[in-house]
Amino acid sequence: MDGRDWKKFLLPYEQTVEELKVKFKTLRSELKSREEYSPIEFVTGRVKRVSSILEKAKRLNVPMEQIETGIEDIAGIRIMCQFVEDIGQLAELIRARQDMTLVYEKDYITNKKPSGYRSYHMIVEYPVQTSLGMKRVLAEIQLRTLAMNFWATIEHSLNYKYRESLPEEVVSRLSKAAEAAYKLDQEMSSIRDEIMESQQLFEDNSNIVNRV
Ligand code: 0O2
Repeated sequence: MDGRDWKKFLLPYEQTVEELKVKFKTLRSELKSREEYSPIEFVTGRVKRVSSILEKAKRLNVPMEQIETGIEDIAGIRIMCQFVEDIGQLAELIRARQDMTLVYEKDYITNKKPSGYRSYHMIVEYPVQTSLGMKRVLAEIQLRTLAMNFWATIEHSLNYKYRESLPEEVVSRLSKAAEAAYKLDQEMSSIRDEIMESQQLFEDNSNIVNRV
């Protein structure tokens, strides 16, 4: 495929990422208005870079004709949560949706990756309406806490910088940092009720201030 072919190939993925971002941002504001708490803190999304698609296809031995089914994260959505408990609640909401079909889930929270990576991945099939008709596109939705995201973002940029041959010292520090992030999540969960109560109080107070 040349540059123009790739551009056309990626169009439905770009549309999918844009639509899913809007849908999950809307879900956040709807839950906030309805229930005053949303398991969604913020949402991001990206279409995988062509070089990254080619690298992954090579690594997984996926022939070019099977890229649409063989690479599941060309369209990627990332949803950040405050607490680990929010992830289970959010996964339930995603499973119940009728505008996408769950294909399968990968629990890298219970089973962390050797790197120390933790997140909950849901692969969904999303029917996107294009000018050429409906197309079913695979998308990967990653659910993470803020602490998991902090760790993954740093680790990803270090890997990019060192081109996946991180010095042993850095690998070991990252592994320690992953455990610290895990402990932070556990600690935050244990004081979750108190935090939620104070957030509620803060919101009530600012509503009063706004009314004055
Ligand atoms: P990009 O294009 O840079 O955004 P694999 O990809 O084979 O290692 P697996 O199980 O296929 O692992 O993972 P999956 O579900 O396809 O998810 C790949 C994406 O998960 C990665 O995208 C990251 O966003 C995230 N991820 C997986 N493992 C790690 C890890 O060890 N560290 C970090 N920081 N992120 C990870 P890419 O490849 O980075 O895509």
